[in-house]
Amino acid sequence: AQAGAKQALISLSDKTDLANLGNGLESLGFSIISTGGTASSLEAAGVNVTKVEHITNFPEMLDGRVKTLHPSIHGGILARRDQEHHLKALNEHGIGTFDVVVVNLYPFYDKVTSGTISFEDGIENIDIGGPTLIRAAAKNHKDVLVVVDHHDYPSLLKYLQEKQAGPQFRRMLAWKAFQHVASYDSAVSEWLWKQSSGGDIFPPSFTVPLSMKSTLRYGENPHQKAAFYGDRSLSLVNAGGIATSFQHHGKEMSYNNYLDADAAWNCVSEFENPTCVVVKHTNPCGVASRQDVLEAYRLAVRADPVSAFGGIVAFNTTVDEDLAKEIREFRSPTDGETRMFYEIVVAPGYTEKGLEVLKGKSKTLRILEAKRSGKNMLSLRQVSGGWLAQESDDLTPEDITFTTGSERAPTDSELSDAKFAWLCVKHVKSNAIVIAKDNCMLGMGSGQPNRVDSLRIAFRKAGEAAKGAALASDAFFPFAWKDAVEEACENGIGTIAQPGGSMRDKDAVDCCNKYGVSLLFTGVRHFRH
Ligand code: 93A
Repeated sequence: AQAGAKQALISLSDKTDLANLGNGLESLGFSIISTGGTASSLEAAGVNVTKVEHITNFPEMLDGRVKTLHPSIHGGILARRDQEHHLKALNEHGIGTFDVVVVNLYPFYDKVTSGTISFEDGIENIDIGGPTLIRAAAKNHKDVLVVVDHHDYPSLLKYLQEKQAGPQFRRMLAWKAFQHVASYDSAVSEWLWKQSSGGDIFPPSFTVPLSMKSTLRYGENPHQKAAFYGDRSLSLVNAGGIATSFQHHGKEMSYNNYLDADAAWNCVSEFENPTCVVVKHTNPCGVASRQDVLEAYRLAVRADPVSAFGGIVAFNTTVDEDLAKEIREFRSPTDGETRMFYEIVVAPGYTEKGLEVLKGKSKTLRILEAKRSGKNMLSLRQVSGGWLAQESDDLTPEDITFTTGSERAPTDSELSDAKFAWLCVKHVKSNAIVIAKDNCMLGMGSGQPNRVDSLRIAFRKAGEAAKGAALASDAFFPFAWKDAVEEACENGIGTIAQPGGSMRDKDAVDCCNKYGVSLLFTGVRHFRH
């Protein structure tokens, strides 16, 4: 290198905007040093470039595993410019300093999530030299500008042009550099855990790379600041779900919107037949499955029109023009006049017309497209000072046996009602009671500290329709069991499904026998706290 020449080291797997960067640096008087592929791309873009080998006097070796790992490179990055003996050492060895280091890493994450990739290929995609360059440059950010994101190229060039002073920009780049490497390493470590743990989804410890932050207007309440972080590592376990949804239209998502949309989407993802779920404050207040999804939508709203107003509507089928019009026009069953208002519509897809119609409903309506929430998810929740981790609750009525506890066995349609109610009750906050009939939720009671109150709320909502319907209880009734069962029987319920396992099971059986109600034990419970 010429004495006093400014040098930039560029080594990129993702070569987006490389030509602009190269030309920009060159016109600012930088000599550019690059690894093989990057050098070829720069040459093709007409930028003068020196290959790393010319600096190291060493060929890239071991199939590229060792390219930049050399004192002539790392000395030029790490030397302190304010230490005479550092500069003297560089001089003695003929090493020039680097003022700019631009690196992005082997696309490990994309490779290992792209489907079938062998263990060996996974290993080869672990970048060693790149993170070393990034860490060295970030450590010495006082004198070296380190860039890991092509979105930062324009501000880098602007900074160099304007010869701005002050450490903030440099520190910001260094922060981002370490974040980049940390997130990369945690993806590698999580992948290795999956390759070695035989399916155990709980690593002994893990770093969550909170990679995609977006600031939210506020949290649960306007006086709380909040942000959303898309978590890449958890999507290594399973892509899909609300965090990876795409927003087509509407006001920005709020903190509560994420929670509610998540609840609605997880619930509707459970059903195979065309289904509509309406959620309010994380609880499904209407659920209906019908071959005709328009009918499913109307029924789901009618289940509790007061709660549905301002709620989240989720479908497990594509929203076409007809459905979109129904969503747009449907008038609240409460007064038969007011058009229903929703915060969010979420579906796996929209036809072009369907999307157009929905966009016309209101400027603010958030329209989300999401991939089905998957099974075997790692679910994380926070408590003060720590985290709780558990597997997602993946049990469906198909996975369990409904054992008849009463004298009267359920009819086929009663059993099917009980299974539908059981699938719904899993998504309702405990203490949860769901009353359902003919693939439609008629009433639900949620979140009450005692089960009898939840039951009364559910019956109040279901009204006369509860007669002959099925009731699901997410857990057994420990003390007031008999009273609650008696109340359900008196209200004309046809079938009750509940986990069983209470010392009072016998009372329940006797009571159901007295009323001729069929009682089903599921053997499992569905607490949702
Ligand atoms: O194989 S490495 O771990 N060993 C190295 O010495 C090294 N130096 C840079 N990977 C290394 N890199 C990576 O090569 C960079 O992080 C960058 O992603 C990539 C660019 O290679 P090329 O310029 O040949 O396309």
